[in-house]
Amino acid sequence: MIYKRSSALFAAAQKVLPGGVNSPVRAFNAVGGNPIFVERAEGPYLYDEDGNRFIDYINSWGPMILGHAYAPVVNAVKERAEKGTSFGTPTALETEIANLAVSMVPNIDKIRFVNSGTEACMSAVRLARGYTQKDKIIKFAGCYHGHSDSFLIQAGSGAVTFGTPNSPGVTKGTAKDTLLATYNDIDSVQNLFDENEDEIACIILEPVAGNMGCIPPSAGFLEQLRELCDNHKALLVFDEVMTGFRLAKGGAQELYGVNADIVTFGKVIGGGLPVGAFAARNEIMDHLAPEGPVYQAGTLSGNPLAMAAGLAMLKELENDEVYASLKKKTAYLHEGMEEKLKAAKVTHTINRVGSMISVHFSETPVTDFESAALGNNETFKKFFHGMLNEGIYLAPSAFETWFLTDALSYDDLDETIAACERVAKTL
Ligand code: KE4
Repeated sequence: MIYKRSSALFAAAQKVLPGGVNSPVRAFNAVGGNPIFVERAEGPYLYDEDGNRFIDYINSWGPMILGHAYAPVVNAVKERAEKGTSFGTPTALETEIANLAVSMVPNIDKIRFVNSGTEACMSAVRLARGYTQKDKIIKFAGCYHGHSDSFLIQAGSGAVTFGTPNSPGVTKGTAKDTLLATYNDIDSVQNLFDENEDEIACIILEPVAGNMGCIPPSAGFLEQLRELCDNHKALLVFDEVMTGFRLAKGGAQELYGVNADIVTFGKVIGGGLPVGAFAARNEIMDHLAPEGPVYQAGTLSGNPLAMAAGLAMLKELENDEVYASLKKKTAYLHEGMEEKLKAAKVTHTINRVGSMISVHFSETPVTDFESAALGNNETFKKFFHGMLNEGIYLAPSAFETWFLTDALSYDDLDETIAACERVAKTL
């Protein structure tokens, strides 16, 4: 593969954009080398500025579940743009997509649209604090809920249960209200409730983790969190920015049959345009301004262009046959890669839920952040670049999940498995 133009573009970008990117993970720091610059994309393929074609397993980190340049979405955006792109007034479109989303997702009566997953999760936590009149939140090491201060917290030293900032600019004052638990370890959550009795507003988690690779909830884990929240009058917040409208029409709530109190969305709900959202039952959402006292606002929230893209996308997903197709394709890829890596005697483990999958070069099962960190990152980097050179575009970090699109054909999957066979021999 020739990356001449991408390299030149990256050098130019670095002069005017911090790190040459508008979001850090795109800079390939976790895998080394320079990022490819995409010129266009169609279906399951990315085409970079050097004319290379890649089979895409990131799909814009989740949104492109039906493929790039998906005609119903593109046409909806084109039509809408000709009517003007933003008014800062209510539009009928927002009510239409809100009604559709509420009809697809269990246990929500109202939804508020925002512009990113970060905004959705930040607002959901403020709402939980406002509703419960409590300050502390529990999150899990390795789960990512966007870059709001309350979430950029790493496990504190053993002595303390509250977190410490994991980014300059986050204050100790903020960090003291974020408590860190271990994913799939219900005792670690119980302990925090015991130590912070009556101070915890909510637990926020990815019901299927996708930011430490793909990590499913262990059997009963979500149900136990539900019970803890009920017993301690805390809210359960499912961050479904990745899983919403991807794992099922009703997301992880539908897939696992566990009801959250607040659900956040991003990625798929916007059809590739900037949309986030958070939703809950009336008695919680009615606390939100202008109805209630919890303030939240945004100039471009419910933007007509983004709503048109999101509405077109959700309409396509209402007929939920796509989820069975995605699940089959992801299982096929899983089995194919498993066979090739085993044949090459490459130590690895593969995690998969629905159309989310990740490969870990680790001999131990990956069930939380600590076990995910045991993976051999050097092997991952070689695997990533080997596959990239084979025209397969994977997430440029061992701590990310891959997202399949239903635009993938079984020929694309076979091409990917064949590439995996060749690369496995080099590891
Ligand atoms: P955004 O603000 O990036 O739209 O959403 C934040 C967010 C919230 N919750 C979950 C579960 C998420 O995965 C994300 C964002 N995901 C990352 C991928 N790990 C986006 C990629 C990036 O940061 O560029």
